[in-house]
Amino acid sequence: MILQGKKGLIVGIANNRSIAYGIAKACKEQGAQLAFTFLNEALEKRVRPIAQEFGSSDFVYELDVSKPEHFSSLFQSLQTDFGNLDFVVHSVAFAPKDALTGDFVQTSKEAFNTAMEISVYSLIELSRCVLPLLNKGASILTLTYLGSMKYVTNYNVMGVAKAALESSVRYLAYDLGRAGIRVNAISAGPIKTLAASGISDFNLMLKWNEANAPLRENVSIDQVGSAAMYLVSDLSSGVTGEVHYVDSGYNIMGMCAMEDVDGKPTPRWEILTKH
Ligand code: 0WD
Repeated sequence: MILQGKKGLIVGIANNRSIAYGIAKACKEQGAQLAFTFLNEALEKRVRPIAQEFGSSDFVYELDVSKPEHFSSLFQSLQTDFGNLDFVVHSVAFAPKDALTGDFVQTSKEAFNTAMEISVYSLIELSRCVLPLLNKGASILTLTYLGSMKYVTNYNVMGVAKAALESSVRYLAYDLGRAGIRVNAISAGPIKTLAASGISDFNLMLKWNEANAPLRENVSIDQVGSAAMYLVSDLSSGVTGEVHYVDSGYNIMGMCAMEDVDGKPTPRWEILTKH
């Protein structure tokens, strides 16, 4: 098993539809021992049974990334109960719902700062917090989205936050590379999760991606999970600072996908939405 004897921390499970759940499952299947965090009491009820399912009932900790004291208690608890880490998964993002619709130019300073704090600074603070616990060759992984590189309707301030997150991955990769630690991101295609439900017209995004991706389907949390498993394992020991797309190839498209209908090139989107 690829992760036999490896220990990892999973941050950002809200429920069993979360991308972080798919990652935890793939890592567990390859023999990893896992620790989990939950955001608040409401989510603790969902995360504890998941930790139990993965044989990690004793390694469940509170972490609201907006609270510095949670980072220090997480560090203490990990050091005492769990020991050193071989990988960390950061799967956290948040922006106020009203910033994820309408015109980007209307983004408030408050929404901007919240999105940056929860979705970007948290990766830097988490990396610094666990640094003394990371084994040589350890891997840190975060989750991003194409809205960082291209305009995506309604993604707005989260697109700007993801651009900063991807840049942070590169700066962290350089710093931590000195200690043999790697930092990468997976840019996942749209997946229906709790966080995704905060984005207006998310179903439209799902349909558009399915219609236009080379593989003609949306990705699952299992597909993101297995790519993540590779990136946190020694199989990717030469890879750092990368943004790896797991999106059925959607990001390569320079024009909408076409198909032949009665000898006439027709956008796949039109075909799918008509029938
Ligand atoms: O289409 C998608 N779902 C995509 C998601 C496509 C590409 C990337 N992503 C990214 C997201 O932006 C995020 O970074 O993947 C990551 C995980 O998102 P998810 O799996 O789609 O969403 P979800 O299952 O909701 O998990 C995100 C969790 C939160 O859930 P809620 O829905 O309660 O916000 O991030 C956690 C929380 O568990 N989270 C926090 N954790 C600690 N402190 C905080 C916080 N302050 N805020 C949110």
